Amino acid sequence: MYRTLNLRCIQRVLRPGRLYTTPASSTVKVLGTDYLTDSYTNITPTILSKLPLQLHRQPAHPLGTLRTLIESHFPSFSHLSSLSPIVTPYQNFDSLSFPADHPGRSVTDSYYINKDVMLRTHTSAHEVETFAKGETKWLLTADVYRRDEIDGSHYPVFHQMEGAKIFEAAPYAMREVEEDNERLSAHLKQSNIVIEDIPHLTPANPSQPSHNPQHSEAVALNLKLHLNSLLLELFGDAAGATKEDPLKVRWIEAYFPFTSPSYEVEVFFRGKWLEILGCGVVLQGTLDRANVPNKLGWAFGLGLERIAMILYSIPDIRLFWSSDKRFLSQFTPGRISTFKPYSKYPPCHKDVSFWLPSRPDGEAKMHDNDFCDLVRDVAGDLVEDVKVIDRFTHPKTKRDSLCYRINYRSMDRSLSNAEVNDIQDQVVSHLKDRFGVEIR
Ligand code: FA5
Ligand code: MG
Repeated sequence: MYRTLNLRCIQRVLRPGRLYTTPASSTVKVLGTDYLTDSYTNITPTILSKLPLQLHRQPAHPLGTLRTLIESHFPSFSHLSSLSPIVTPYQNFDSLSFPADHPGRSVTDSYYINKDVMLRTHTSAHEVETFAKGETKWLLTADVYRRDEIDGSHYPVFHQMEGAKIFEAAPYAMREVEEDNERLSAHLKQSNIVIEDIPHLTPANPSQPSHNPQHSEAVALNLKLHLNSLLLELFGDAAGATKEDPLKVRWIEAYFPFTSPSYEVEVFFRGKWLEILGCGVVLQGTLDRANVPNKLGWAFGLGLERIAMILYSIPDIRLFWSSDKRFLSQFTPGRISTFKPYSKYPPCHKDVSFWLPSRPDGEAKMHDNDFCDLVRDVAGDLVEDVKVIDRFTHPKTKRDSLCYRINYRSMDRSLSNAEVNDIQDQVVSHLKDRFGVEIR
């Protein structure tokens, strides 16, 4: 069942946007429900196996501890963490004003169960329904799914926490915002944190047409103060920041279809800047769709793995999915501790070079994410990273040649050469079957 599902879906991702006739009776079971498959279906067995795991709800797991730690920083907010990852493209994109041609909608970037149902790619997918329930201050933690490259900091499933706060858009509520801002500013003054700020509003990062710019500015400041205070609590103490060696945080102008103004936050840690969240003033269209048009507020979405890798010194994103006792037994609920690697096993890389079949002009070719999904399905977590090391088009035949390097390494044991060769043979054979490639 999975095999045929995969075969069809890979044929389809070769030609995104073109509809194929598939047997009407094909279904796929996702979290206990049968769904019809169609030309959009590209969910893989590897992805299906992750859906029930809910790492962010396991109390001793680093992601579970990080969730409760952040929740306790926002004690007056509602805390949600059990929403199904199965959403509609309307929830994930349209309800957030994504344009019809946004690349995130494509089958090369997102996992679809079928044309009408997909796996959420971000926790913002639940903004409209959560505001519509009447929630005005909330945190929502969840697993999110994206087709992506393979390396030490990218995994096709990761976890985000969405946070939002909305106020009455009347002058009375602005007093509430200003009081909150004074309280938070006083707290931050006493801390070991250096913040590279930027103007709240600029011509390139404007307030929304229906907003009073002063109100928008006060709300943006409120968002920044809440997040700086969270970052200080997470990194300031746990990472041992001092007056001499303070934590550095920088705010950057950003763009999201569902916020304006918008920002990203990066933290300087162990010698590099790391993007940990995106945020902004909620687009009025989102609040209108949620039937709370007279509100004004902010939202953020932060990446839990990125933060946990820093706090726990976890070197590879695959480790979060390990069921090895040597990993899991190191953690206790509610406590950040430094991960002690239980030895690094040797890597083994294999290259595969091939010609893609020639295609009529305008037809999509194999996407790097298609290749990564295929390798992930064959090799599971034994694959550490995948890189394109050569790519060219033959000047006469116009055929594309590709060479990928797959780096295999287990986190738990040494791999034998025979085992790696066997996996590589399977990768090559699937590549031939599904994409019709000619090995060079
Ligand atoms: C978003 O997903 C927006 N929904 C965030 C947002 C929410 C903006 C509310 C405005 C208002 P982005 O794609 O940048 O944005 O992802 C947010 C964070 O998730 C990133 O900063 C990063 O910390 C984390 N993240 C993104 N991609 C990955 C990945 N492949 N692996 C691990 N973490 C990731
Ligand atoms: Mg980003």
